[in-house]
Amino acid sequence: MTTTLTRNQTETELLTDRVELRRQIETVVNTTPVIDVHTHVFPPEFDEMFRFGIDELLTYHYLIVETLRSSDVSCDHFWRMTRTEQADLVWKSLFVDNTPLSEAARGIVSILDAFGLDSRAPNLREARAFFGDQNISEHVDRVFDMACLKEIVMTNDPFDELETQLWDGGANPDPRFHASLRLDGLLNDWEGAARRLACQDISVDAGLGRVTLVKVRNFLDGWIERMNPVYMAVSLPDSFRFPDTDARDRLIREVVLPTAREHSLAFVLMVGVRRAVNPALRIAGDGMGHADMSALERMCAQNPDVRFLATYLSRENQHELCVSARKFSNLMPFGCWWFLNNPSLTSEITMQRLELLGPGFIPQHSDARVLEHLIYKWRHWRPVFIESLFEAYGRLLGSGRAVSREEIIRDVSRMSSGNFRDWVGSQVSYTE
Ligand code: RAT
Ligand code: ZN
Repeated sequence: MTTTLTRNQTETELLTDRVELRRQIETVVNTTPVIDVHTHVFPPEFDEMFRFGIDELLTYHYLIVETLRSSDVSCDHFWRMTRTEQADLVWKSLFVDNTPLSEAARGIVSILDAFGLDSRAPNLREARAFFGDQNISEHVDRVFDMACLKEIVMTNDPFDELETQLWDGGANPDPRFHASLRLDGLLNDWEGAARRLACQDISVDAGLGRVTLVKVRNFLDGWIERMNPVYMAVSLPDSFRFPDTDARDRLIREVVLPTAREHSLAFVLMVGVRRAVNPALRIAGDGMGHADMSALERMCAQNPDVRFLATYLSRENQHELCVSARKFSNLMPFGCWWFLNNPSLTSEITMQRLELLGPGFIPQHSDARVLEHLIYKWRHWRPVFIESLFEAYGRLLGSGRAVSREEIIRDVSRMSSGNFRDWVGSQVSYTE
């Protein structure tokens, strides 16, 4: 049953029937293109940084840890294997000898299913042949289509040698791929950064004197010029404090925040990662911890003219992040990061955010590392988003206000791309 309402001389149908309400939410969410605000996916022009196909998918660090828990192979042995051998081991351990119940393993099943490949295959022959046969640029288009994505943001490290060569050579990525200037190398390891700057003929003093701060600032300006990033970003430990007495604090205060201000660039904080909890696992060895939210609150309060995007890794920080965002309109919460990107948690976090912030947040990012990850990360996310919205609109209906399809489209577009576009301004060219 629907009722009608005349508003601005157009007839708007109100969704008073719950079955129809759910159907409309499903259609809108499943067809609204998203801007994926944080990935580690690169376009084919980025040579070996462009990762796709079954071997890359199976050697995802999320799956490596699960494999090492399910097989007798030691870490050392695993890292001595070739990528093909590693992928074969992951396949046998997680998909042949066991049922792929974890979120990351189910992700592979969703990807294979999307391409009509058999997730019960005894080996990877068929999958390897399939990915090996793809025309790369058509394949990229197809994946964007399957994930219902328009644009994505890469993670670009100015200290990465390969990446530096690409940008120096005039890299001109596919316009669907936006750059972001990742500052972990600068902010989390100042001694290492100083050495790497010296290799680029930028001599700096460890004590961060005035001349050094100017040089670091010039370094960032140069990268902003080259990459045209949509934001600057850093991942931070659970022990992050602001203010603090270390090099990171001085660099944030005296270089990064002025740069954000002058270039009108948002600053992204990803907080709560404890790097190398188990170093033997290499890239798969990071853990997490609960962080002190007052650090971010102080940063937002002291810099009202800078826009911040923030995501926290600990479940225990999620409610606090919502409350902080209510207090600071220059703070935009985004995504359910890494260990949180599981339906039980994404659903809890999204509901919490809707209840505390309405549509004023960016519900999800993929953190994809391999092109086809985009398919599963977004396909697994959409049912959660649909459920959360159905719950929220359903409660609104129960309170006496039905929504229209147009209003659902407005809200979903805002959360899928509009909030991000507002935050990063004209940097994103995306149009509906
Ligand atoms: O989710 C991940 O893949 C992590 O390894 C990290 O990349 C994290 O998202 C980060 O950007 O530091
Ligand atoms: Zn990431």
